[in-house]
Amino acid sequence: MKKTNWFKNAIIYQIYPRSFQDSNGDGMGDIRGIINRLDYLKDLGINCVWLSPVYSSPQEDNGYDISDYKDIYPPFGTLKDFKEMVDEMHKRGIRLIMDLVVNHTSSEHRWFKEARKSVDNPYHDYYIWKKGKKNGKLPTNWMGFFGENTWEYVPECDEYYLHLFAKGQPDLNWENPKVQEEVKSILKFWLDMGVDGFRCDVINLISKDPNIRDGHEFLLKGSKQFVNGPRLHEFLHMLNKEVLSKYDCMTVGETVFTTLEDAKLLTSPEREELDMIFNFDHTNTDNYLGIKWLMRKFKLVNLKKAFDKWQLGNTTGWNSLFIENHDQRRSVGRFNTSETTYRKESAKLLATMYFFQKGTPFIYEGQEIGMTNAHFTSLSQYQDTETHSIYKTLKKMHLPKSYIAKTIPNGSRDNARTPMQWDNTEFAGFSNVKPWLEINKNKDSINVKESIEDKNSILNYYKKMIEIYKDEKELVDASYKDLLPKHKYLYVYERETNDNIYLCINNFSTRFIKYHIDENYNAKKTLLLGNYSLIEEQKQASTIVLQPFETRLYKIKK
Ligand code: TEU
Repeated sequence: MKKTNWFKNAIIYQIYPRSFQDSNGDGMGDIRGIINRLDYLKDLGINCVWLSPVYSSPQEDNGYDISDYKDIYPPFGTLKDFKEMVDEMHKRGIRLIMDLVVNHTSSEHRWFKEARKSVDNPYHDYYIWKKGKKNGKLPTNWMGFFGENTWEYVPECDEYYLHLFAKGQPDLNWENPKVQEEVKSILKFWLDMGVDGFRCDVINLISKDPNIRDGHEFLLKGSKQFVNGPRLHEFLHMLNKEVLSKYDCMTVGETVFTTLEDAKLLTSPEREELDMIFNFDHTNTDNYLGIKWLMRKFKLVNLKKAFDKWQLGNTTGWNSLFIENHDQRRSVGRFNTSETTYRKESAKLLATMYFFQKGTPFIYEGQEIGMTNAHFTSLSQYQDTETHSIYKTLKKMHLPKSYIAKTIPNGSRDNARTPMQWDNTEFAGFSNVKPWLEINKNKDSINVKESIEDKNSILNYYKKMIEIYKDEKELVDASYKDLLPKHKYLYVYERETNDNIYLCINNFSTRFIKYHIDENYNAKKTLLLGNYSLIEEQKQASTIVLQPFETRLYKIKK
């Protein structure tokens, strides 16, 4: 089947299955629940879903620890349910990409259960093992992504196995051709089930430097040996040539700590590796060194620098665009926006500012109704393994209690994982029993039902925005130019085609700010979208006064 570039016209909605819709009364989302909400997604206007893992898993990392790649976690449903979901999505013109987690498995996977039995077990080399140091120390000083060490001892083998994440997530040994074969079989299984592609979890970690040794990096020790390793491109090209290229499918790689240069290698079409990647430069503008627990004061110029770098620099690849996902705190109230007084204006501003950049936009569940951070007040409310493990690490580092009390609620991934707020009933229409994670206290005022009824809601703004995005097809290939890279409060960019200029003006402040639109644009400009109701005179003015968190998208005939 010939591969097409459908992903360039995709609008992708990420579903975190555990938190989307419970249909069987166990307090956890499931596949039937997703099927029941497909008309909502269709009405929103999206045309593709990225589904976070639904595979069999002990759920230590909510499914990013897989124990059977070819079956469904029973509380989520069955393979039959899954197939029905795919068919129902396709009937609605919605494609489906799955989360492919093949840097590591769960320690409950049968491969690992075999591998840990002995060094001679045929599955032993599916994973990465090393002897401890002579002085009884761990094989290396590496630090994992959850802030802990990366080696776990197995007495039966008298060796340690590598885990860059939780110890229940042993890293696969991609040097082993059998592992490569297993991954190809997994890809085929789901593609033959009708799946349209994959979001590839931490895919730039799969190749490690074979000479594993102590690292000397300032924080993520060892990362120079496990990020963008020596055979990464070879492995990805192999998967593309031998499997992916035989289907009209899309791949987007989650590539932590990647550079623009790496991204161009990973996503240049002629290299036949990935179609897109997620980079995190923009979500790292309120932390140090990409470590979200090291909070940094946000400055708009840094956000614009990050966006400009990828909009202008990714000349051979294709950008993904996002402001939220299941690992990030909610965007409303972030990036100097308001979660309170100007919540609606902020959510609409954030939506417009990223959606009309060049690339494929992703929307994370709940973002379209302006869901906010959880604001839990006690550690016991958090369920995320990363949150608890980082808490322990910060305590061990003897950081001030006041700092820990701030950075945990700020950085916890549970902020994005509170159940979807469908209505104002006791369990927000998500379930009819107490859910696995507390529902946000503001579900009475922030939920889909009230959003549908409120013509001025964030949800109705998203629907209108998506309609405009689809109507203005030429935007896909339009150029990008930041008009005010140095401005402290305004983010203004232009997208240009042969016939039109799209001018996107965003006020990231509570200030009233005057902005002069080029007089030459005057006669031919149309206000396509905005988050304040304006009289005709205001729409046509060339000198405008932007209100707090005001966003405007103009179309100007050249
Ligand atoms: O996340 C990769 C990763 O590094 C995350 O730890 C992320 O950088 C961090 O949480 C940001 O706060 C992927 C998945 O998205 C994540 O949910 C998994 O926990 C992780 O890989 C392991 O599979």
